[in-house]
Amino acid sequence: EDGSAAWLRYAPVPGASNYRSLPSAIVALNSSTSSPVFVASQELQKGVKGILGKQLSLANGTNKASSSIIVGTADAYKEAYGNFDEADELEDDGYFLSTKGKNVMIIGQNPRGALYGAFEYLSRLGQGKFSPVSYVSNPHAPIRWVNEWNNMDGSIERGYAGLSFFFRNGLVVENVTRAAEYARILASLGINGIIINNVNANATLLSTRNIDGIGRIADAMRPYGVQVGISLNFASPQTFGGLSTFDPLNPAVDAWWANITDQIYKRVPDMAGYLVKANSEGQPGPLTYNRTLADGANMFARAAKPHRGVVMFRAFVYDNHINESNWKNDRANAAVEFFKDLDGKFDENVVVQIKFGPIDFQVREPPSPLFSTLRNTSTAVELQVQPEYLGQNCHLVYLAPQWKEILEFDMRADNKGSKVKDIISGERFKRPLGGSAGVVNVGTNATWLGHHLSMSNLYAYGQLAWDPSQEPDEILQDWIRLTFGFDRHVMNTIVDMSMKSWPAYENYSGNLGIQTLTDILYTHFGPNPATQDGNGWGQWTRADGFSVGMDRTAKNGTGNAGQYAPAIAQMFENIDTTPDNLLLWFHHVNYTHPLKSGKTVIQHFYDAHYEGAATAQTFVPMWEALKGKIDDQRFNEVLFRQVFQAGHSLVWRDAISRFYHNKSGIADRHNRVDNYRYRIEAEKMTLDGYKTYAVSPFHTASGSMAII
Ligand code: BDP
Repeated sequence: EDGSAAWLRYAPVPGASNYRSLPSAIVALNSSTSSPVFVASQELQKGVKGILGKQLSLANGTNKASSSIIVGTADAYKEAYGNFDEADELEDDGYFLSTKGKNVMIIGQNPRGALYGAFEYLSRLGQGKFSPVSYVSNPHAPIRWVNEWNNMDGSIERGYAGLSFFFRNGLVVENVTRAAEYARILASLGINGIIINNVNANATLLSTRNIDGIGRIADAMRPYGVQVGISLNFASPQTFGGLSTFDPLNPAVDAWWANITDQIYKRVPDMAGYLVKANSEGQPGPLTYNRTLADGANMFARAAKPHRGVVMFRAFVYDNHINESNWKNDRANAAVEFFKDLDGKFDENVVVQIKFGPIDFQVREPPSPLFSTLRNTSTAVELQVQPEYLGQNCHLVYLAPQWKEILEFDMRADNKGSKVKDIISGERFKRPLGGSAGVVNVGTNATWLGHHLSMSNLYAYGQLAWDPSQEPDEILQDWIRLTFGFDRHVMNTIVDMSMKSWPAYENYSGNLGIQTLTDILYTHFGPNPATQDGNGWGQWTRADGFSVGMDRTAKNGTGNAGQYAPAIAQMFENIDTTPDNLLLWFHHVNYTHPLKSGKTVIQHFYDAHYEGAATAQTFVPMWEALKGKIDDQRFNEVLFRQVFQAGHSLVWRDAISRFYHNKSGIADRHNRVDNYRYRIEAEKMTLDGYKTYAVSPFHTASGSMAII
């Protein structure tokens, strides 16, 4: 198995012969081949055949066999058979699933709801969950999108699984088969929208030929209920349209966007909408003309409104040339500073898309304070399914526990319950829109993400977007049954490794809220703590010979803690009530500062790095013990990654420990740093055909030396 089937393998289930009460036919209450209802009937046929070995017939029209699987919308059901009691309980995209009684009923509020119900039914069968059920399931939020940072040349920004299957050589590809396959995977999670191109957008996507190409992709994804949207480059009217300006308040610019939007919607009448990154990391935006970010967002909103399009406007706006010498400066403050005065000024079809933390997908961040700042604006959380700063799918890092912490975090707006999950759903502040956007960056690699085990992240992302009340370990178990089958040893091993993986990665990368400590300037991969400070990017640690951490208090620091609602602000402002895992995010302390655990900061650094790397070592034998219980291809490909992770975790451990040992001059109580009794340094051996070279940065190799 090469992983391309993801969790939709429809593998035979042990004990399936006990499941007798299966209907013999499928009745699809819509036979148009482009309808998700038709796709649902095909999927049911294929799934039941695979899982239970039974060939179901597809009934013509609405005539039921003595017992059938009926799939369709609530309206179609009522039209065909009269009453449908649960209709009132269904919300947009929701479904009713009943396996009680002689028929199986899969009834969606709309066509894609019916498809979601069919996938849910197949997921239950595929996991051997045969007991009769009857329930309505509605999504937590209307926007459940993925973002794909694909470039027009076919590369993928921060993509770790091959090339784009949307674009090549500046054009949309002709063959959109894989786009349809991806849409199928997304639909199985209830994901209803996709942005197909990079947030650092290229205006040539708006050429007539490429608009037709967007149409091709949309046609391929539509049967799965996945609506396509695109990222826009703010300067397009000038750089692509030939106007002299891209000022959002210039009527010619406004007209240009209205016109191009009409053209796109003519080809893609159900386009989801736009995603905009403006005035961030060198991207153009309204600030160039002294217009506000709301002026910019509303320009797109006006153009999209007649087509019922949504504008996702990113809150990831900051200056990447900030002056480090001023201790009041803080990139973490940027989003609230840019957006707080704009609350209520965005058009109704604008959603502000907020990265989960104030900086940038680090291994540990508090939730962005913007979630509780915007009360009259719809918001969505942006999560990274492909872990850019967390090992780039060369390491196993199961992210659902991290997302869950953010979603469940109570922001205490107005001192009332204000969990992030209830803010983004629109419930807390009574907003019409909201939800989540996951940056996935799948590519042409058969595994979709580059690592078989990382697919649990995509699965969990979709599950939490639909229903954030679910528990990460339970989501994981479902995924394992569908992906690897029912062997208990396989189940226990993958659960154990996955649930340990985020804490382990945090342990061997950046602790106590200091951030991930990767190379910040280019790769965002591998240890390079020296790059955190001394540049304008603002991911500072302020590490010197005695102390470390960002002072974000009001008293002596950047005041960032004060951006939270009072109860939360107070907790972070005070060093005693700040949890240890965010200590260095909010406070600047001596290396000898005692933690709640009683250890000093520096000793915690050492211990955590040794513990984390030790945990990563155990993943290899744990996985090796599964030989023969998993097909060889996936077994070997995962093993390759685990071995890499085990080795790389040692590089991390040593580099970070050495860096802070060197900076602080404080010895490790256990005398481990740079003290390897059994290690033979390569450069000390007799070298035949190799030569030594001094590595940079020095801390990534013991004694600063490597051989090539
Ligand atoms: C950073 C990525 C960069 C993205 C940027 C963004 O390194 O490639 O363009 O985020 O989200 O983390 O806009």
